[in-house]
Amino acid sequence: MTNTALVVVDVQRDFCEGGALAAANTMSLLQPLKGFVEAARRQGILVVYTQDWHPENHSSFKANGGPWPVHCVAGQAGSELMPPLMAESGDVVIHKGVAVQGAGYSGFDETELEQKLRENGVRRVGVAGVATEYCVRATALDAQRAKFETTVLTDLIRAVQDADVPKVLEELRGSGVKLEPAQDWLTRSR
Ligand code: VGL
Ligand code: ZN
Repeated sequence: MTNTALVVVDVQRDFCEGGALAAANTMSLLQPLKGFVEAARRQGILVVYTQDWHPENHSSFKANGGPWPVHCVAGQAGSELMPPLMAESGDVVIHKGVAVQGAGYSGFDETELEQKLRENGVRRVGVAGVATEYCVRATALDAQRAKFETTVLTDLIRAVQDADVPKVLEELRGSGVKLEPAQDWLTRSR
């Protein structure tokens, strides 16, 4: 195992085309991301999937005063990983946003993600997935804060609002997160 993890954030049915809270252009993400996950696995990189995993009465839902339509209810179809992505044995799966309160945007927020990464000797983290301005952003900022060498894989992320992406990427860069195309990061991970 290398000292590197690929964290695939929230690539779930509800965040993909046709889902309750779809990011833009996810159809162009899925096959390249699948191929990249396989290449990373072959290179001994730890693959982590986060899944937004809310109770039915979650505080982020509009009916409860939050900003979002109902999405990613734990165990329902919308919370499934979007095919063709799937977790294999040896991958780590992290459920987040499981409490009623708290948006749970970050994969590190009240989860075992940091512990799992440390257990596996991880020092470098690449972040892909959705949505750029919410859960990818929050997960990358927390990874950097936790002192992982953190890179957002710029061609393997998708946003809800593309107009917001430049300022989010600037913020990430300003906090020390690297921005790099996925293949370049993978090549540097050998
Ligand atoms: C997300 C909004 C609400 C995300 C999760 O995965 O980016 N966005 N819950
Ligand atoms: Zn959510």
